[in-house]
Amino acid sequence: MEFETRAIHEGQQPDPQTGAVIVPIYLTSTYQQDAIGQHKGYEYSRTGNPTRTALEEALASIENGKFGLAFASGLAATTTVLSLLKSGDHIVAGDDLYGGTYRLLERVVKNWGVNTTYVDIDHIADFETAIQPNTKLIWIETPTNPLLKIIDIAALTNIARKHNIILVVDNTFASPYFQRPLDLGADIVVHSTTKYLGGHSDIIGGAVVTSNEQLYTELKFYQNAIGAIPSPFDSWLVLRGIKTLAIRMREHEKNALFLAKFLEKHPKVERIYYPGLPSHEQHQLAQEQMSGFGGMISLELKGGFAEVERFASRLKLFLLAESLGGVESLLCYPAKMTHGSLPEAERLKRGIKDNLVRLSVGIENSLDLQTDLENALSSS
Ligand code: P1T
Repeated sequence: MEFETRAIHEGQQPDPQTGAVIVPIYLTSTYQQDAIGQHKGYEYSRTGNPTRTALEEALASIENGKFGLAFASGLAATTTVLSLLKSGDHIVAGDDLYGGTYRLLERVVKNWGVNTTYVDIDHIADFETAIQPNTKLIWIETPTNPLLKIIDIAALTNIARKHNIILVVDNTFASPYFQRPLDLGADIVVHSTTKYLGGHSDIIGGAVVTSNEQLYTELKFYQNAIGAIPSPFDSWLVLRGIKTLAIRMREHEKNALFLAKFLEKHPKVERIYYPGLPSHEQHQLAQEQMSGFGGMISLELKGGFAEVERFASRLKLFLLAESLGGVESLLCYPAKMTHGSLPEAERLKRGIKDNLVRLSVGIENSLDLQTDLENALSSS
């Protein structure tokens, strides 16, 4: 079955009891047992809930994986994956990452005795150089947040396999519709389902998908032991979002490409980052490993922070807000918002400048969005 069909049907058979076409929201914390030690597959909703099971099966299917796990947030998914590590282990991570992931690595995971080395992702060979005898895991995002750089997943798979290291790809920005890292050899895929998978800016959620049974068994244990699970209602909303992921992603991309071409030529724009533009440094690689370029654009404005403030205050459709991947367009200022937890020197070293803004392009009419940007950038 093709992606669109699996997104609508996988794990979502009609309810056997009533015939309900849509998976019910099982608002129950616990389940009656037939006898001590005998139950119908569910004991307690932290361990498992049928609405969450439906979501987990759908997630696994659309990532071309065998096993899915759902979480209360993207960072809950990340924390659970990082629980695979023990004191003394080491992580190699790409240096362009969601600020919250950096904060987790530096201010929480470091306290567990697990250190991270950050690698300039423009040089893939540096990932191998950074590997130490105790390196257990490589963590990347691609496209990255917020600079929309592309990392060669297949090349990194070769490095990870050679050294027997787990490769984790945070696939939030591409969504499984445009990129499936497990097909390229990654061991684990992580998502903030808050974004494209949910798709409507109404939930916080996370996901992990793998085809490795041993990793799944460990992660399933940690999911239950740590307990950062989503509610049945949130699980249901993500499941509903997944049904329309394909058509939403096509619209996000169409609008983003249209606006990126417009912005690239605009005299107020100093630099634009969108993997779908031929001028993007890794456009060729993006074309090879993704089936589309997504809905995120970052740009540097001429005139520095004053111009950013003016631009943000004049936009009417693009709302100034954190997050991304919803049907509505958003504007984010990474230096003070999503990446505000990075020390300034670290942020600037990573290329997140004071004049950088990030757009999450929604699925409104593209001409309305263009007019909004044009008016906000105009001198009058
Ligand atoms: O917010 P949460 O659902 O916990 O997801 C964290 C997360 C993980 N990975 C990536 C690539 C992300 O972008 C995020 C969250 N990002 C934002 C809130 C943002 O505006 O970039």
